[in-house]
Amino acid sequence: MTEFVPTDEAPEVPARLVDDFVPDLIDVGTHNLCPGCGEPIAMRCAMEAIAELGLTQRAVAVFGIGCYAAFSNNLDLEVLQALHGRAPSLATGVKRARPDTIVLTIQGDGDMVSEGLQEVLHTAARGENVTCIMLNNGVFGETGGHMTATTVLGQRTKTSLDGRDPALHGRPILLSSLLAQIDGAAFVARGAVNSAGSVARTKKLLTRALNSQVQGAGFSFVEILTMCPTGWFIETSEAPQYLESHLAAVHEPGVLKDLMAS
Ligand SMILES: Cc1ncc(C[n+]2csc(CCOP(=O)(O)OP(=O)(O)O)c2C)c(N)n1
Ligand code: SF4
Ligand SMILES: [Mg+2]
Repeated sequence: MTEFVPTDEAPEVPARLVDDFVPDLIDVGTHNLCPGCGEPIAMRCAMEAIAELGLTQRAVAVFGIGCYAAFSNNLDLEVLQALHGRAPSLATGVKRARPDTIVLTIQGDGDMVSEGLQEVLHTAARGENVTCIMLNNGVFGETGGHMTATTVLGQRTKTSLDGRDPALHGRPILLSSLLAQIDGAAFVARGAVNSAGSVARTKKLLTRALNSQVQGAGFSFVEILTMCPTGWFIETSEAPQYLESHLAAVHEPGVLKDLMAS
């Protein structure tokens, strides 16, 4: 029988703050996300990319709904909260009303692919000059770790504790691959945050995507694979390797499309 870590009670050993470093554009160093969660790392990459490109005063972040929304109250940026899956449409409205802004969405796989797939597809097809960012952990993390449309075969979730079974649950949607085929998409890439190297590469992808928006190239998209040890029901320390062997083996990191490079 598959072993899993119960998450219905607090762990015996409480979380320890590793450092009191506060990244650029994140107002406070603490957040209420789980120890070992990949989302704060992804948020830091995005905020550092904005700050380093000098876009802070022009940036508007449109949030989906998921654990990452914990950051919507402590970013030193203009922030809007969208309904589930609707962030790309709200971002479209902001950008059309204020073309001088740099507009990004922060969404999860549950929000973007399970609940709002048509929104991001149409936004890409219209070639809207916005940047959508999807934090992909393959689960509805905030509501308890249920399977989403991106959960890979064999991945453990609350609704597939023995792993996603294609006969029972169907197969994952590889959103970046889909978006790369859409004409209005100018830049599509997938990164991860499970190692120092992948974090550095992800920050470069975010920088490239935001730069493509500055150039007016059209729709840009960065998917970031993030650890969710709580929703995967595994030990925190195992999550980076689990991401590598399960999620990254299917949702392969890399640049899928870059019109500015061609
Ligand atoms: C219309 C609607 N359906 C469901 C929910 C419950 N809900 C809130 S957050 C969430 C999970 C979002 O998952 P994801 O976007 O993958 O973010 P994560 O928590 O994994 O970072 C769900 C299902 C809701 N708030 N509204
Ligand atoms: S449930 Fe998962 S995504 Fe949510 S804070 Fe915890 S580790 Fe992060
Ligand atoms: Mg998720």
